[in-house]
Amino acid sequence: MFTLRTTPTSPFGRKVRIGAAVLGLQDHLNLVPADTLDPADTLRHQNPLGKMPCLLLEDGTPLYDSGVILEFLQEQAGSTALVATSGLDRYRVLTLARLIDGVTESGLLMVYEARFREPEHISRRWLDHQRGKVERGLAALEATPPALALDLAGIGLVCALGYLDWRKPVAWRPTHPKLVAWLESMRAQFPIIDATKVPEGA
Ligand SMILES: N[C@@H](CCC(=O)N[C@@H](CS)C(=O)NCC(=O)O)C(=O)O
Repeated sequence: MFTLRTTPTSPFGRKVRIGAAVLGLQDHLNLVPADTLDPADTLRHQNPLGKMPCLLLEDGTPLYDSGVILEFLQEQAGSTALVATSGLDRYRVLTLARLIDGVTESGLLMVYEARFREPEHISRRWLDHQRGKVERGLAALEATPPALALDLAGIGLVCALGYLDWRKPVAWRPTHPKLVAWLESMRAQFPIIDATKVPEGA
């Protein structure tokens, strides 16, 4: 049994929850909430960056970040469902997954700008800089949406779009019809997507 430090709202934690389900390992994860703002939370000892998700092995060994955890779980499952273990295809999927995670990270930084700064100190320039990354990333994904599969890239995109829908740092839906259709097809095909969405009222 592994311990996963995360919350039901974390997009990166959601990646791990979906990946574990794809690999048939969901019953091997004990979810323990983390509070990234609480200096007393043990998370900061487990991951000095104080970020979630963080996976704790039975001997207490911490693994992070979400991409590392997913590759570890894939190896535990003896699977290659998320990403190939070698070859150019592996690096294509890893690069796509990093692009997608970058979209989530920039969206997160836009939300944090408002959360961590007093309103008069919010930097429009910084917000625009991060928005540019989100918009360029989404434009590339709209031009060529990933396969309809819950591999590393597909899982990441489900969680990226879910985060943008929830926190709304950018309004992506009106300008990305192919991604809207992609997400709808994915939801219809994989019930785990709706099963892991941010709870109502969170
Ligand atoms: N690259 C990391 C990103 C993790 C991340 O940014 N998590 C957010 C929550 S979704 C967090 O812990 N934020 C708190 C902080 O940055 O202090 C991963 O893939 O796990």
